[in-house]
Amino acid sequence: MSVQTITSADAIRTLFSTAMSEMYRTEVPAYQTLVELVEEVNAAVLAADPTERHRLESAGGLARITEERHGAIRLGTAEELSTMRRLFAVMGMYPVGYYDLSEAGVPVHSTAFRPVDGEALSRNPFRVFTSLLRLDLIADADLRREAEQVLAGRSIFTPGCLALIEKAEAEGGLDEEDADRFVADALETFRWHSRANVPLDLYNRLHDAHRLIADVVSFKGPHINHLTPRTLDIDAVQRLMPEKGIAPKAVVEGPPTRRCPILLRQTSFKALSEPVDFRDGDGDGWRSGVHTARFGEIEQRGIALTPKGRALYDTLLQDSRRLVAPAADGSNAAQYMAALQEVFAPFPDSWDEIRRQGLGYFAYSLTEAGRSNPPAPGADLETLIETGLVRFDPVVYEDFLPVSAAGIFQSNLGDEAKQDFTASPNQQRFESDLGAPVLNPFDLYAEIERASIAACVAAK
Ligand code: OOG
Ligand code: NI
Repeated sequence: MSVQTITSADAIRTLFSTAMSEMYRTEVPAYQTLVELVEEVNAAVLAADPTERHRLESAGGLARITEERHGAIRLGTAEELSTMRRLFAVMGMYPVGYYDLSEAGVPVHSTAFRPVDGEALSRNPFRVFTSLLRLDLIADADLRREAEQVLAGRSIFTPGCLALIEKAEAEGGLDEEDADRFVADALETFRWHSRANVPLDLYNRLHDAHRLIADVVSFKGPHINHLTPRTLDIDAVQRLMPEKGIAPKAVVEGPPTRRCPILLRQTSFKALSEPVDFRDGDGDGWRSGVHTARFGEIEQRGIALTPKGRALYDTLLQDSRRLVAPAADGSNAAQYMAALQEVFAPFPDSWDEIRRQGLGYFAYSLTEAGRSNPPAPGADLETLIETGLVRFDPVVYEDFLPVSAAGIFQSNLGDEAKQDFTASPNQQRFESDLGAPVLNPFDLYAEIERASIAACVAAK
């Protein structure tokens, strides 16, 4: 037998994210407009700020900026979730973090599938926010059973995709030809279907229970509902969106504008109403209707915070929302953004101070001087920094924020969608449905920081 060359999981991920982006461009033309706007803004930021350009370049971050995006899907059953975990593993993406959205009135809990080690992240940090519908939070028992039945009858993966997942698991990867087939087959799961899986009256009843239930249950598969490019200046994109004919949501989610960006800031444009054909009761006819699911979003990523930094962020965010609760209709957006800015003043806004106070994770590397005069193994890090042999750069936050995600869900589901569910985080149930524990994001960032320090003082 000839020895096949295995295509790396990183390469498969890049093929997949490129294919996904191409598909979404044709499905949702506003996405293409947004990508172009983000590219313009990023180019302008880098042209105006050579220091930032240089920093990104030497930290290996410049190439990934234009590549970078995340998507989101919503699944209906435990089996779908665990197979999705195996599908993403073929592309080197693993479940990181647990997000309980029930607290925010959305009947799902979620994780993010993403690459985890520094090298894979710098090649392509593509990630997918993946939610599982929680039918257990739906009060109407009959409707719940009907929904379960519909979900049990669908299979969201092609037979070819399932076979290739098994092959990759058995053989430790895929060769080039299989990798191409895998990407094409996997993409099918994420495609939009303009024909619903249910009759219009069931759709309407699901929709009345919660719009999100209708979105998950009524279709053949979990269409990708947005794809989000990363910008270096979200305020500029937010300001310029109306000029391109796109109406952004009223407030940018996450922390305020800062010199040193922390965590994640996000904004989106509202989901579009799209024509859908529904089954016509018992006959084989079709009836036309509409469904609102797919939208656009952009984000700006900052430094990953330590548990201490995150606790400070959570407190300040809560304080600002207590001061001015953002209205669903956006009428007090300016006051909210002003309150946010003011309340966040105590969060230090220089990399030095963030590092000194242990609020964020940093990647350490040798400077040019450090490379020509390598430090002795075990040398003191702080001394190396003071003497200019070692530099530090913020580690990028690769994950999501539950309050922001809730805001994005809600702005897209419509203002009537917020319902009161009893907050009931259930990570254990999620992990048993997933078939694996989720990874702890703090551990992953700490490891990136630790490895970078070790590389500096072990270099010879
Ligand atoms: C996911 C919303 C959350 C984000 O960026 O926080 C999200 C969804 O609407 O399915 O994508
Ligand atoms: Ni998103």
